[in-house]
Amino acid sequence: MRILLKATREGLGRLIVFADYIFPPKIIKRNEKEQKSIDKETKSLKLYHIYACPFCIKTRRVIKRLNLNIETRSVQNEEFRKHLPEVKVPCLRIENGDNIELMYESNDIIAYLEKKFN
Ligand SMILES: N[C@@H](CCC(=O)N[C@@H](CS)C(=O)NCC(=O)O)C(=O)O
Repeated sequence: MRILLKATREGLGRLIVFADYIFPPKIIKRNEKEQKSIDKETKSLKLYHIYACPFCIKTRRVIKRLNLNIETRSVQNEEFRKHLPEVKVPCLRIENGDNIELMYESNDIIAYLEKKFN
């Protein structure tokens, strides 16, 4: 039963990945100077995710639309999984000097990115 549920979830996730591929978001274009400045800022951000997780797809879609170069780290990789005290994805890691914030909840991550980079 658990395997069936997992397979259904994985299948649905793949379907959403496919729909996202077929209907890509409209990507914001910036001039070279602006984009470089934003690329510098986004170096301090990392997105922990799972490829076929619907909440992660939704978040990655906004990242793509906002044309943000944010490193993605799959928690299916044991090494990256160990970085998180609570393995719930998506999770945005925000480095601010020595201070590191882990932001969970796709809607919060999206609101944060839209406010900062839209
Ligand atoms: N309300 C959360 C839901 C996130 C969620 O349920 N993520 C699932 C994957 S789809 C998760 O991290 N599950 C824990 C795990 O797979 O170990 C959000 O919008 O970000």
